[in-house]
Amino acid sequence: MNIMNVDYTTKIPNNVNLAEDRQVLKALEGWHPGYLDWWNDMGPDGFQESLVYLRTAISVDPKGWAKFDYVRMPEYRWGVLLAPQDEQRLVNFGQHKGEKAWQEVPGEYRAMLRRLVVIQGDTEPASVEQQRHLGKTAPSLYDMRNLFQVNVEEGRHLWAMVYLLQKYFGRDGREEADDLLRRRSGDEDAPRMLGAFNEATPDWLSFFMFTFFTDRDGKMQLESLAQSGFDPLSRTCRFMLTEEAHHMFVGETGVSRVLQRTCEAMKAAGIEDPNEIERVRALGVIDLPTMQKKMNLHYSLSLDLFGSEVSTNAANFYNAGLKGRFQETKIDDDHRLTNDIYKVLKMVDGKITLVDEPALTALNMRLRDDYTEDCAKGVERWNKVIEKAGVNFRLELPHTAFHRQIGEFANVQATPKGIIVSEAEWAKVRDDYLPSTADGDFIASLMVPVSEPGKFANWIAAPKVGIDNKPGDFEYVKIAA
Ligand code: BYC
Repeated sequence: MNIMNVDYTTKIPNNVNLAEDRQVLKALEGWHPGYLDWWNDMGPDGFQESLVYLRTAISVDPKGWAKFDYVRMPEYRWGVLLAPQDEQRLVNFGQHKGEKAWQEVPGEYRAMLRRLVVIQGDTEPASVEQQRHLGKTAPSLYDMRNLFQVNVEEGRHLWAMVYLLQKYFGRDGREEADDLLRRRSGDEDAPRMLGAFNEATPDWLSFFMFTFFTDRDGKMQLESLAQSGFDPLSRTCRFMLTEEAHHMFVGETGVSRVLQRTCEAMKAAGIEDPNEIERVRALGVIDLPTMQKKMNLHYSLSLDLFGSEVSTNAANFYNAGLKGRFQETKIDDDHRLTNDIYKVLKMVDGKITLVDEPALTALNMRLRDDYTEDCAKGVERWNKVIEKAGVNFRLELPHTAFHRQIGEFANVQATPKGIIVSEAEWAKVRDDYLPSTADGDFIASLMVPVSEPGKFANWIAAPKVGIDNKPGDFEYVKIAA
């Protein structure tokens, strides 16, 4: 079988020769009906019968891996796709550096590896659950289609992790695969594993911020797992990253279009001061200070996804060769880090201080720093949109200590500038920095559906180009009556 092309003859499209791997095929086929039940219960609400113009992976060749066509989402061909195997690949970091990459799970690391795969897997259905009501308030058919594209691909990413669990972890892998369908975002008894995946995504601005900030955590984590010495995990994550790029595009351009529309409306109405919130809101667009608050919220929630700044788990993952650094093989050092240090922000005597820590235990902080740098570039692109429109306002990422629930700053309150404040002081200023109930109500009031091809809600500008080069009035979703 040609690894580049996907086999569609089995019920589960794949490029891992499932047709000859009967046991795993059987396990996956056994899991499939439960997945479909989950999709029908927890996937996009109200649009399961609609025809959506979606891309489906047909190959893992970077030059042409997808085809576009109208599909009913429950009939989407969720497949198992791994990037091609490199026979020469080695473990590239940690204490096994230089050994041949593992094709089977190393017994001593089984529990650690399973935990990583399960946590990764758990986030995928969680995001679909968080976004399930958004179709009903889509600002256009273009945006609705992008939402559904992201959703079906997160579904495929769940399949990717379930394949690893069922193929490499035997019975406990099968149990974990079932549990991935049992937990629910925000559920009191069986919540999703990581904090940000239990938060609500109440409106489209949240969706765009989520796909910019939280999907970008996904990019960083998948990049680190793509370095893994366990080759099937590496190959799986490499192909997932191909799809992930579009999700971040949806977030970045989504926020850009909101900013553009707000600035245009302000200019047209002759409003120079972005802080004249009520006047801006009266135009039916989202004021820039509220955009900043939404950004503060989603960035800080996403920082929590990197775990504690100092973590023995992270050191163990790295030493074992299971999870590397962002773009590990491009870094010029010994890839063992046993004698290195890394500067970590910590609370020392009530002050935020940079402290030297062993580089191995500081790996979460390092990945988070790489993430912040990547986010900052995107924020600068947003600032260019505002600047170009001639509005005097800049968006800024808040300080790392702001609004944290995990790690060094979980027990303090800090302003976006990084000034530590008392709980009483925080209670007074909270609504200046994070969306208030009134802000949420205002945004919700703008969320009216627009379903005429080529038309957009008043609060968001049209995109520059269509998906798959389609014209502006293309009917991306044929909504079933
Ligand atoms: N919430 O040593 P610590 C994506 C737990 S997103 C709740 O500080 P560690 C996507 C932690 O599990 C990417 N619990 O951290 C995006 C541990 O528990 P145990 C998802 C948390 O382990 C959008 C304890 O606290 N992939 O793909 O070094 C849409 C102490 O942990 C949290 C991954 O995350 C939290 N935020 O690192 C769709 C990659 N943080 O073990 C998809 C795999 C920590 O003591 N996961 N805890 O019971 C990992 O690499 C690591 O598990 C983490 C945490 C980076 C998450």
